[in-house]
Amino acid sequence: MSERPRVWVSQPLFDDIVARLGEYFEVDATAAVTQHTPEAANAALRRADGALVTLNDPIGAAQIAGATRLRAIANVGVGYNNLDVPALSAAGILASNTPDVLTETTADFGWALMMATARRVGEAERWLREGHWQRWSFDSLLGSDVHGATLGILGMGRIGQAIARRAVGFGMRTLYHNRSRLPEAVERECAASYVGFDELLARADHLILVLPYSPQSHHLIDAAALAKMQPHATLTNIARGGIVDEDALCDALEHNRLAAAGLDVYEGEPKLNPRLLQQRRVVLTPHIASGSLATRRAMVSLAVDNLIAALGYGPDAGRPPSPLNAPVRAGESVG
Ligand code: 8YV
Repeated sequence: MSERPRVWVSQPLFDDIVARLGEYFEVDATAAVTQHTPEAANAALRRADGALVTLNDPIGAAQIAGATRLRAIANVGVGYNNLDVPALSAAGILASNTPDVLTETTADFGWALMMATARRVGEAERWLREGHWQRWSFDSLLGSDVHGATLGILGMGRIGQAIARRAVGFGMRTLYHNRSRLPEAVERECAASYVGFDELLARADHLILVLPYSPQSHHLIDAAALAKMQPHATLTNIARGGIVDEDALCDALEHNRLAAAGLDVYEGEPKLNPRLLQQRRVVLTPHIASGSLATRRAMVSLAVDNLIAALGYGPDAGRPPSPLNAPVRAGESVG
């Protein structure tokens, strides 16, 4: 009997869903949330034919060196800046991610964070818990309105569009900027107008970031960009931390050049820039935008489907539902 393929599961996920891998593969599971060193990840990947990984797991040349059996990496997440896709493609490894299943949940959270930021929910709760509330007063913790305001969306992919659709119910004017302009029919459905980057910054009352992280978007929101925003505006980031220069953000908040910020993602997460913790008008959450139970389960399930199919098993054998590349392995022919 030939040996079954072996897969590495880099983090504890949902056991009942991951158990599906056991129908086809020997499974090397990881019992506790772990920051694997590049050497440890490499050792695990050298033994594996495929792997299920998360944003905690950078996978690039160092991690796949000498991993001659490795054919598939399934990322649990739509963002895949933890994967060096060109390096995986060059090594004939099929990469996949989990789009769509998290769109609506992530859009819900973008709204939750934007509204909490505009209405100072974090600050108000801290103040109350700290026992400051002696009597009700008319002018305490006044925030800014979301309804009727101008919403700016930077990055108009699936999640950006889902955020825009929600804005219709709030009577907002929605402006967006994206690498490419959307088809007119989609703009109409989202009731969103395309503007240039500078105009988006200048006009948004509430700016939300939903674009992928890449060398091009690194610190896109820097001191110069923040200076173009209105002092009463808020900034919400549910994309990736590295898009915002956090020191420049703290400077802008400290000098009242920006009203407030809501952050779910951080440049060095889970480490936080200590200056952020000092800001009163900042709502901070620990990268939970896709974190409803149903959605996190759907993400793991899709990643498992991707891995099974990419390794040539299951009903979609050879056709993973959401591939990121189409690598050709040495000795294999295309089509
Ligand atoms: C995930 C995310 O929780 O999908 C993404 O890009 O940032 C989050 O929804 C994370 O990627 C898990 O690996």
